[in-house]
Amino acid sequence: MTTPEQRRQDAVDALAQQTIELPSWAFGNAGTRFKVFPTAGVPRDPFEKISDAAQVHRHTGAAPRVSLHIPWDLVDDADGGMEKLVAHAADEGVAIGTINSNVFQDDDYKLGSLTNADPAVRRKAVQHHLRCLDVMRATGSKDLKIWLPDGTNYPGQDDIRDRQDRLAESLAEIYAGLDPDMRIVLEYKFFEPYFYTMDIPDWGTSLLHCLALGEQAMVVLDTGHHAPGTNIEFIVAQLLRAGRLGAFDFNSRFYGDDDLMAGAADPFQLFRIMNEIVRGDALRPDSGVNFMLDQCHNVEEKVPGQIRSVMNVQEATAKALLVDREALGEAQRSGDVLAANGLLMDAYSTDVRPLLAEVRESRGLPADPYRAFMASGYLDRVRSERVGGTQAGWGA
Ligand code: LRH
Ligand code: MN
Ligand code: MN
Repeated sequence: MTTPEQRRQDAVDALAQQTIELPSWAFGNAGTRFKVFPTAGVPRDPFEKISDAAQVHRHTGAAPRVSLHIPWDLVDDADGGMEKLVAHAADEGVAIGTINSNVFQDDDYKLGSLTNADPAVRRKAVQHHLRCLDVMRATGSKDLKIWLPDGTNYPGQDDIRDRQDRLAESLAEIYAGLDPDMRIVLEYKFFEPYFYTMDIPDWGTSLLHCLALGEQAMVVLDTGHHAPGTNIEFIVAQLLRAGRLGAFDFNSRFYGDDDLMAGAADPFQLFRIMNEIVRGDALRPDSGVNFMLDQCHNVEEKVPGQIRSVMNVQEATAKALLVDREALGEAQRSGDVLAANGLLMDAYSTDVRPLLAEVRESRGLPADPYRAFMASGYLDRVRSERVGGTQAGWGA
């Protein structure tokens, strides 16, 4: 029997080790197709994005990696641009994490990238991914994240099965370029930018391609990429069973792919997801599951928005860690529905903020990273320093 005190201590230990990767694109201006509201002081290049991300790590101690999007964050410089970015990250106390390939902003890809009927376009898209692998060699990154924007808008527009065959071939070419310690993490999304079919719309399609590719291919679950009402924690449990959950893109949604702050719209869902993670022993740093944010901040400040999201993920995790799993197992096996549900809700209803403050303070971090950052003067400083040049938009 574990005591509440033991559970609390185990939670403290696990929380001290938890890390959450940040997306470089969260620090630039973002908006909707109607309007992008500019925010003073946002980064003008990948170096400034990394400096902002480092602020999140400095205040939370939980965000030591920054994910890059290529070509948005490509520093093309004859004498080692990406190496300079790596050195800058190290100076700021963070490292480069996942590399995301971008095949959604090029005219050639109107009818598809890795699935395009034209072999020359497919070649170009495969080459872009192989170039991303070179970027990974320069940055020390181990994960290539592929989110495929390909799909069709009209029934009959293209042959669904031919597109799958072309996708499998293109992915196999990219997979053959991996080093032994690299992985492809393959993201799915049920709609957008196309609306009739997406070529990787769901976790089943992603998983089938990963299984065909080999052990270095894993599924990415972006919490915003499901139909309303989807039971995401079930997908988490299933992918963990199959040993193929590679990474998360955390964000919140109300309607579409809203990319709001993680844990803002539905903190209970985030708890249920983290509960499956803890149940599946996938929180360990060596579990192979990379926890990442994938959000944009349209109307709020970006660095504190990221800090708030990291704190939200930590709160959901802390609650999941406090579940009395022995009592829960007993209640489940004996068919005591209400007791089992009650045990889960007890953990969810716990105010874990004092526990997290304690974890932070014991590591020399501010008890409230959000307040500490707001009081640091950083935003005023970048607003006055970052004048001239072009502000980074969503992406570039
Ligand atoms: C697609 C997506 C994917 C991209 C990111 C910018 O909607 O979630 O992960 O790389 O947004
Ligand atoms: Mn995503
Ligand atoms: Mn998305």
